[in-house]
Parts: sequence; C-alpha cells; structure tokens
Amino acid sequence: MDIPALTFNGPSVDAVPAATAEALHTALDDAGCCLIEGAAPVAVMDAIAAELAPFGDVGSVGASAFEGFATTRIGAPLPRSPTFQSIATHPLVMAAGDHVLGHATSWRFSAAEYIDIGPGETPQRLHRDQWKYDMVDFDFEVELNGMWAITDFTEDNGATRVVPGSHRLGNTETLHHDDTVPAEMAKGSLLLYTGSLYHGGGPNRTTERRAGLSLQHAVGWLTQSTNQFLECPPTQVSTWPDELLRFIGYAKTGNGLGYWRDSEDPLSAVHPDRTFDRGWATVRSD
Ligand SMILES: O=C(O)CCC(=O)C(=O)O
Ligand SMILES: [Fe+2]
Repeated sequence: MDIPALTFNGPSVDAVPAATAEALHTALDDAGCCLIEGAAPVAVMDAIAAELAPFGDVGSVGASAFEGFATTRIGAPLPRSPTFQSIATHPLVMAAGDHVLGHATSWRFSAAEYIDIGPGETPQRLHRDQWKYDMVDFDFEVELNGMWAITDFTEDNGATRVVPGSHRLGNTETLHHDDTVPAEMAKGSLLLYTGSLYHGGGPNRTTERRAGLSLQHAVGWLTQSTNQFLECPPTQVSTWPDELLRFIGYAKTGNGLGYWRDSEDPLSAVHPDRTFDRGWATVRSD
C-alpha cells in the first residue's frame, strides 16, 4: 500500500487558501487522515489547557482499559473553555468536514474531549471511531474527527497511532501496532481523520504527559456522542455566536430532524425574543 504524505503546512490566517484545501482534501481521500502543522498558535493551546485545568479533578481517570488506566479525560471542553469555543469552527476543520461529510444534508459537532495520557500508559486498542454507531460498516464517511496537539506529540510520549489508508478497509481487518505510524506533531498542530480510520492512543514511555483535544463531528442524522443540549443548555449559551450554536446542534437537519415543539427552530429556545421560520420539512427538497 502506498502511504501518502501525511504532513503539510497549514495556514495561519482565517481562510483556507485553495491550494491548501486541495492538499487537505487529497490527504483525507488518499490517507483518511492528515496532519497540519501550526494550525493554531501555541498560546491558544496553552489557554485551553489552563481553562480546563480546574476540571482535572472531576475528569475521569482510568475508567476502562480502552479509555486508559493512566489517562485523564476531561469532557465538555466547549462550555468550559472559551478559547476552544473560538477555534471549534476553525476554517481547516470546516473545510475538511465539508469535504468528507458534504454528501449529507448537514454535518455538525458531535463531541470533544481533553485526553491527557500519563507516564506508563499502554497502547490503546486500535479502533475506528465510527464503531460507536453499532459497528455498522458504512460504505461512506459519517465522521470527521481530529486531535489538537495541546502539548507536543512524540512517538515516546503517546502520539496517536494511525494507519494511513485504513479508511478503505472493512471492519474485519486485523491490524497491529506495527501497521501504525505515530502522528508526531508540535503543539498547535491539528490531526484530522475520518471516523473510518484505524487508530489508537500511543503508549507513553516518558515521564511527561501528552495532552490533546480530541474532536468528533458527524453527519446530522446521527446521534451526537455527547448530549450538547445538556452540556450547553439554552440558558447558558445566549451570548454564543449563531454559527457556533448551529454547529453544535441548535439547527434543523436532514429531512425533518432536530426541530422542536410546534415545528420550531431550535435556536428559538436560546433566543425566544427573535423570530425564526417555522416548519420541519424545509431543509432539503431533492
Ligand atoms: O488519545 C489519543 O491519541 C487517541 C484517543 C482515541 O482515539 C479515542 O479515545 O477514541
Ligand atoms: Fe479514537
């Protein structure tokens, strides 16, 4: 199997130049993953880490072998970290999602989790993130996921292991650690991969911790991994931009999904003083 190049330089501006978008799309098509160096400033990563640090005590530690006995996971980073809110709709994420999931009427944020792999952690079992959907072996992409490098990711400290090209394999493939490569990247880089890509957290053989902010997005007709309306309830998000609220699920989707009560737009629950169009059969007519 030819392994396409994983790494190219990402933009530091707000828009994705056409050449970069093309390279991103090619990498996602050919490898099922791509790694963008310097997608966000180091200071942004540090700010997210600082904003989430107070939740370290409530995060789950060693909840299962799959989640990692030496790994701390902090959920709900969106409401807990204003800095993460500012990059949740990063242009590279949007460009990748539009490309991978653009076949659906809409796609949206599904969950994010701060994953802090501690010294001594063992390799996570290789998996496809889309297995959460009852192991259905979709023949099209349903998820676009990712990982922000909050710290440097090295082979030794637990960089995510990926199997480039494995998005084309089926559910029955047996892959081993030897088939993987480490997504080594500097703080501020972004790894993007499809939900069909085999990957897993790496072993940490150092005395330092490896922190990443994992991202999940899915087509709008699938259940989100975490319940956004409990994590981001209407009364607590009234100052958030519409774009972000639509992205996390305050939007109609598919052919008649996501409305509430009397054919109402879910954003009206956040902004009862504003007027929104009614109707649920309005998203796609073809
Ligand atoms: O922490 C990592 O590098 C990957 C974690 C992961 O793939 C998962 O928990 O689904
Ligand atoms: Fe995963």
